[in-house]
Amino acid sequence: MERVLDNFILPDKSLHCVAPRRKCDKIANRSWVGIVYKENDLTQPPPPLQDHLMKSSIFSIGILLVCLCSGGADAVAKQPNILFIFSDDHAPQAIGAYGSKINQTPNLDRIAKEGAVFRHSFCANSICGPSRACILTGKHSYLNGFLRNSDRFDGSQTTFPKLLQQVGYQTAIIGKWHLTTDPVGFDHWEILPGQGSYYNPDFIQMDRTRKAYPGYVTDIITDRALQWLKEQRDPDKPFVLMCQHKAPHRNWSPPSRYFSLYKGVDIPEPDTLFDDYSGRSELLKQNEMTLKDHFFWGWDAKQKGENPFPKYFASGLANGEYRRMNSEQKAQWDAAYEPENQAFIERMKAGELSDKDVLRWKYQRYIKDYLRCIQAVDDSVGSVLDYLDESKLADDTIVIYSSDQGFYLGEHGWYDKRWMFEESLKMPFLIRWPGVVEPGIESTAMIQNIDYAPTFLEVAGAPVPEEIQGRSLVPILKNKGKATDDWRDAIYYAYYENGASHNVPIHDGIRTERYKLMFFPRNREWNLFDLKKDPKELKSVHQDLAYSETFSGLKRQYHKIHQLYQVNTAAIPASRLDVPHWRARDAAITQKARKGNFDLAFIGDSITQGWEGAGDAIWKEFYADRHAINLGISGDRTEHVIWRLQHGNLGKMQPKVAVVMIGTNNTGHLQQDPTEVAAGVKRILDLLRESRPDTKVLLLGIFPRGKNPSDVLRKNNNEINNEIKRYADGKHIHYMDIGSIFLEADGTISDEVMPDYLHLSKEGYARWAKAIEPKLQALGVEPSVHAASPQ
Ligand code: SGN
Ligand code: CA
Repeated sequence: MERVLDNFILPDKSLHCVAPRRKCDKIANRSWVGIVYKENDLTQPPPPLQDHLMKSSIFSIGILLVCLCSGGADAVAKQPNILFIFSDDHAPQAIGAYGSKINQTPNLDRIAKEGAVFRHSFCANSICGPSRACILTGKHSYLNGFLRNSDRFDGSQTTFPKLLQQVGYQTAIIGKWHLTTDPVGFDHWEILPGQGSYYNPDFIQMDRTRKAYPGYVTDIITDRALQWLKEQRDPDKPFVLMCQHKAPHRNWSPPSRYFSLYKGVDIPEPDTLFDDYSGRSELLKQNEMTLKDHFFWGWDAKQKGENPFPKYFASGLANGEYRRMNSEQKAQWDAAYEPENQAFIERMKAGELSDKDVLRWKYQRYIKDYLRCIQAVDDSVGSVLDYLDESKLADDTIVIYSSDQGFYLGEHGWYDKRWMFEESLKMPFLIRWPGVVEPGIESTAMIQNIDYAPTFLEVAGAPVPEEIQGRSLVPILKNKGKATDDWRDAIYYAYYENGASHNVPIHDGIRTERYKLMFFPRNREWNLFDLKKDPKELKSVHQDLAYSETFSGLKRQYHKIHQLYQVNTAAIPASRLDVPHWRARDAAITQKARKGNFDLAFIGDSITQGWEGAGDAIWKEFYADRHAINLGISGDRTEHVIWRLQHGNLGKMQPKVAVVMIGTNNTGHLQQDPTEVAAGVKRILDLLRESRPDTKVLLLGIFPRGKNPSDVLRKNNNEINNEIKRYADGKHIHYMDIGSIFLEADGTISDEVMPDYLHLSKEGYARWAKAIEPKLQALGVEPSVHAASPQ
């Protein structure tokens, strides 16, 4: 059995400087840029973004001056062009160069043949917008702020196109963008709205007007990109052109020229098409992305009319692409699809097809459409490569092909992506760089989409900001694809959507050469895969004793990588919309908060919610007549409160005082590092300050838990309290640690105060109310007129 080394090589040399000194030196020594960059001081904390932006502009002015003073044209000419061809959902297993068994992609393969193919290329978050945000910023989702497709990209942050502009590049993006806000840092852009459409698509123009183009989206994006190269490119400048396709995204609508491709042919099925999800996380079974149960009659199967087979097909999503077609397009479509559709319906009606046959039919319909879309992408690549040859740009242009993530092509019975299994974790990465990358290179270095930005910056001779987490691939590209000695030996992955499309839970994990470790916070479950013995990831071995050492080593590695990338789940907003009781309570208390005017709000978890349970009588006694509201939800951690505060949980109220007590579940569920939990609490305080500047916060130390003072969870809470007490400023934030009122003289907790040594009894609530009463009044909450309430 192989041991996992504890002293794995950190992907980056320090938390703050992603660029190892050597790399910084290398950039500094490029004579044509002629600027000596100050070395990163690895002992210093990262500069605030503002500082960084200022530094960048100083750099850019410097670079400009150097270029101007030294007859810049020559120097700038050495900066290669970058043509970044990108598609949506194109899995490597559908590319010839990656050994596809199901299709041929001669033009994509040409990039690989004349350049390099990276076999261990991974995304950081397997979903569209987030992957793009990682690429633009060189940072993991948590740091770039675009965690889910529903987020808005903050275009004011540092991105590689902006930095390339500063070193003289002309920048353009044409095609799918999907980051909600307008592109920033591009001299030219023309983008699809949201997901865009396959047929007769609209494009948003730089003046925000929409323009509809007749035809098929992949061809239109290609034409627009070629037109930009031919007519709008400034020949005196190097360029970066991002040509970003919609295809082969769902609903996999092909162009008419490929309607007949694969007709009469059966595409080989993946071995795991009939996966039963046993032997892995329980959550797997709850997915909603199977060909079996989640394949829509209209949208996915491209059938028309009412769904006659609700047992086999999902209903309610018609083929919207068909509706967009003109009559000629519809006629071609019908001629291609309807005979097959009708034949299928007849066989179904005749009872000729078993359940498995139906699944097989769906797979063939799905995969053929998907591959037909890819064929058009391959054509597009061919046209662009041809143009580079014709225009003699090929030698000066780096060409990259990639896609925002991988995709399940029937593996595990799925379409879609999101889960951290190989098929969606992997992204294609093909690169041709004449004169630098030797033709035909195969690399197994573990690379990620956060590496693209620093790579582009290095090839352009631009400084790589310290805040970038990825690493430049240039040393690997120059080293025949071999990872350098100090290269990372694990990549980090995190997926943040929850209760959203396809019901894939939040999870994160690491992948090393041989293993993959995943963590699912929803049920606090680990999964561990030995990719050497189980490349199809069919059995988690986290409970297998033979792997116990490996498992603990990987867990250590997982925690280290969290530290390295400053990933702190306690401060990343997360909902629990997948939990019905949570959804209901969140909605109910938000509704209440919207309607009422409250002076006093209690914010927290089950201990706060318990004011409506064991604490009910005490609440009535102390707070019933004082405009108080209970915003506690059982099971919440700091990240859930953060989410609630960002999603209207306070309604319109401006309470005089908010009592905040949160974090014991970060301890209990995850034994989370105290500094991480404290950062989560800090985020809550900041959100309260931003949104309710006049509200005073009474921050309570997390209550003690566990019977004995030696309880590890109690100790964790104490450590958190040591951190959070520092947030009190005596003005807006007031801190009280009332933990001792729940303790016996010897430090133990009696079950009369906390029956389960975590939640309070009536007596516990009485002690809590009494302890904070003077402070509440001091902070401006009117005393109760209720006779029993202490004044
Ligand atoms: C749409 C798709 C989903 C897909 C997401 C995200 N549904 O919602 O299947 O997972 O996009 O895709 S569809 O009915 O609109 O086709 S992503 O690539 O944009 O992230
Ligand atoms: Ca995608």
